[in-house]
Amino acid sequence: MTEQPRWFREDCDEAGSAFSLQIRGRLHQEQSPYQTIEVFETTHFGNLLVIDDFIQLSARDNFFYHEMMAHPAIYSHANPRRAAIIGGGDCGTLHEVLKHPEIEQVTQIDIDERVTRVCERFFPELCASNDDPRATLLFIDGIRWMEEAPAGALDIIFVDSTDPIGPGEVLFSRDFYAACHAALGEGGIIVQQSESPLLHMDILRPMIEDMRGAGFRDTRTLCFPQPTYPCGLWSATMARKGLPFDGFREEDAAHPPFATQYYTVDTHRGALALPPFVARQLADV
Ligand code: SPD
Repeated sequence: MTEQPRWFREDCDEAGSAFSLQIRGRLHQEQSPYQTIEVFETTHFGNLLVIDDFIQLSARDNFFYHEMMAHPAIYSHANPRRAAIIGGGDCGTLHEVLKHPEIEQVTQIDIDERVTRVCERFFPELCASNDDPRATLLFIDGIRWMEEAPAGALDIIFVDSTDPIGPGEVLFSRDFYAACHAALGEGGIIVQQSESPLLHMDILRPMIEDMRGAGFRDTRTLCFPQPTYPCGLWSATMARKGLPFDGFREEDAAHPPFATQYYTVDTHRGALALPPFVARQLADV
């Protein structure tokens, strides 16, 4: 008798859709103090990290998201040296950020140590830079850490959160953005994963309003593919303290001292060139 294919399925209730990946089996499941963490072995996308039933990353396609979380913000800052990552426990963003030699220190604060420990085991490629002397990994409340950070201490803040439900919800709030604003120096940049511009305008618009309400004068949303997330189109939103955005360091971005799989000067420019259906909906925020 032939064996029936087995599937992991993520339901997206707000879009009346679902996305499935064929799996060989579940490699890991645990309930941490904060969330349910699972890892599946897929047939074609490598290992798959799922938190509270939502796909966080696959080994095969996480480069879209992690490169677009890291490189546009770094190349948009004139002199990025001090960074913090809030969330990001899988360490994929950290791995990209540390590819930049100009980054002198990165503190990653994720409340759930178990995510990092599970990823060290099942996604060692994402955790390959965790021992970099420039990196500090803390497993505490990122909001409190940000509130207590010295004023002006950071150049870039990466908010690599889950969806805004569960522990990730507070990372989409005006109070949190105000703490980030205070912790950034002049010209400092925050970049936040901002869900799907096709499905989640009800999250994206208030998020931008909250960033502006927290003191950030200028924001830029980047659109890029993320095949294993709902509908496959995703976004990250950058906000800058003080002066408005003024392009990015294109000469440096054209010659990165590392290889990329998605990020180039052109994909950076393309991500900033919002499709009309997105631009129209963000025009008045
Ligand atoms: N719908 C899932 C959105 C998850 C965004 N964060 C993923 C974390 C990868 N480092």
